[in-house]
Amino acid sequence: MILMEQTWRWFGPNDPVSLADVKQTGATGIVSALHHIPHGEIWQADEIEKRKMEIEKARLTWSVVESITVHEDIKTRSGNYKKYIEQYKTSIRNVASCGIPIITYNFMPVNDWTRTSLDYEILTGAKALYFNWVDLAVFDIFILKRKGATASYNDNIQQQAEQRFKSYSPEQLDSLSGVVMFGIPGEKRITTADMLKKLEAYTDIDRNDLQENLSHFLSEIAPVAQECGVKLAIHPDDPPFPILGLPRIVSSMEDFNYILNRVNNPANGVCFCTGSLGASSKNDLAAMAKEIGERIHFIHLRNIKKDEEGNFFEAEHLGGDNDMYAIMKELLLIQQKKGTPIPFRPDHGHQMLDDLNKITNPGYSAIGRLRGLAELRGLEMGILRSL
Ligand code: DNO
Repeated sequence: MILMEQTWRWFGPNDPVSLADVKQTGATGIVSALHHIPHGEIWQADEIEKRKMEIEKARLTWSVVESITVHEDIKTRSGNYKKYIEQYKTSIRNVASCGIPIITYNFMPVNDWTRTSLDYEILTGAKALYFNWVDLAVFDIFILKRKGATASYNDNIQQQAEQRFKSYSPEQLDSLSGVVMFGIPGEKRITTADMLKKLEAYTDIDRNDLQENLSHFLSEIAPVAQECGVKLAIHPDDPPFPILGLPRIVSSMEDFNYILNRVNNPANGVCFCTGSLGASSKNDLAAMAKEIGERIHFIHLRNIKKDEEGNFFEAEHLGGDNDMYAIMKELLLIQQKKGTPIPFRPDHGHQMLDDLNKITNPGYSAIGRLRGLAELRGLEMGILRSL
């Protein structure tokens, strides 16, 4: 019986959770990225090697690159996209030459994951990340003032947003804005003006266009990845439905079928993120895992709890709406078939206990994730022993 590889996301030398801390969690693999390299620029081999040495000095292995961000020009297939695709290929080759076997990326227009609160207090007193439609509408309609924003929300949300906007203090509005536009720790923050400009680039890009742009990108990079032995893992949209008027193309089984069949190369695979996919009630995660099978190259395990309006918070890893037992079982069956360990990481965790007294990267505090890792590991062993 083969266990999955336990990994841990580490944001690099500025991460408040050190590699020595990670070593104590029992995780063996590190998931990391060179966040200081601007989007689109080449990851040079010596920079990758430097990070790798640092990780290995702590007796850990750099197992997965998450992420090499895809430049907006590639997603919109405009401007310098040809140059950026070539540079992406070079980065893939350089990652391969340093012996890191998996690269995660996403194709979400403009923003990476989007939430409206980073410190939503759950019943235990711990804090979780939260997505609320009314708050998103407050940001979109009244702060960002995106053209056509109102039409993106139903009457009920619009009315609530108007009232909530009036009740929020300038500080609260500012904080909401910072949360919605929060990117990746250590990367450049954007302003509402930047955001409007970035959104504008998608005015004439619909779902089909975006799918074409992704297909083009994949048809260019998948053969390179295959040739140098790297597996690509596309991360789903988070949340998995259209927001801010943008198209979404990595949210459902239909989307994955399109991506995997359109560029039918074994290097073209998926980062199976249960937290992202689970925020849509249309997704049956265990069935999806089964269907994607060995094209799952990397796994993020996390849970979420939705309400009737589609708002959701990040629940305990084994709690929430995702049936983690069924999902884990399916993943373990794939894993046994595959014969080599598939890396997984506890994705996000609550801010709890001592985490609450520290400044941590949202979703990435030590204790909350450690709890998730420990629970998932127990679940994994229990299932494996009973298979
Ligand atoms: C959030 C993460 C994402 C993910 C990227 C992959 O916590 O799961 O930011 O790293 O979307 O490209």
